[in-house]
Amino acid sequence: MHDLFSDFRPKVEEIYPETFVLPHFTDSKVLKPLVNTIVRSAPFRHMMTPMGYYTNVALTNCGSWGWHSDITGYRYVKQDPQTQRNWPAIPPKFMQLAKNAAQTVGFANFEPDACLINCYQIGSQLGSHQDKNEQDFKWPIVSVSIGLPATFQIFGKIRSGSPINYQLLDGDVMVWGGKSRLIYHGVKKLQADKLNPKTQQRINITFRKAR
Ligand code: MD3
Ligand code: FE
Repeated sequence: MHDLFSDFRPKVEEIYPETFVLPHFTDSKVLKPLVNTIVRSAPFRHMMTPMGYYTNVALTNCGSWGWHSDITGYRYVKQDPQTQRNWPAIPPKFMQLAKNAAQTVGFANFEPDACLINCYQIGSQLGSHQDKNEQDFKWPIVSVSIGLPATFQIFGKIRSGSPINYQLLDGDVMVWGGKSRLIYHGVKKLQADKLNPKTQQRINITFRKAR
């Protein structure tokens, strides 16, 4: 394996039209210290949703734009509302990974300007939703999984129904674009891994082009 990603004919699985999984594409041991550095200047927080609930998944951001929600709605913001400072820059290795993963499945020239970092504890889940606050849906979203395995769910064009379930493991990278860009998706309640009792959380990084 390369320092950051396996760049020699990586395995690619298309699990849904234009939804690609690159199993074990990256090395979480390289990424984790970079996440920790970001979290020191922009700590994980539980945001308030417009519905008035706190999310059980904690979140922070790096990049020119950061995802934020409060009682007034969801939006991308240039400054961290908790510190009034710009979000930390996207580390060069993150950019290299996102661009390389997108390129590998056919999305050339992807230049993400927003990088959301989700932190799941055991018991955390993410309900079915679409990601539709970005300006141009021609750009894909690239997601990177670190830590505990999670069951990712694809509901498709409607919010509910019986999903396609897919297990995402540490180091897996997923790329979504084209006809899958606006599909409903979620993450099932995170479970402990009896075989790796020291791993107690999952971090998911998503790269987007917000503007
Ligand atoms: C499919 N995060 O942050 S990442 C999110 O594992 C989010 O934390 C999940 O959904 C997680 O919004 C899944 C994969 C992902 C991200 C964006 C998508 C899948 C997507 C947008 C459209 C379709
Ligand atoms: Fe999402």
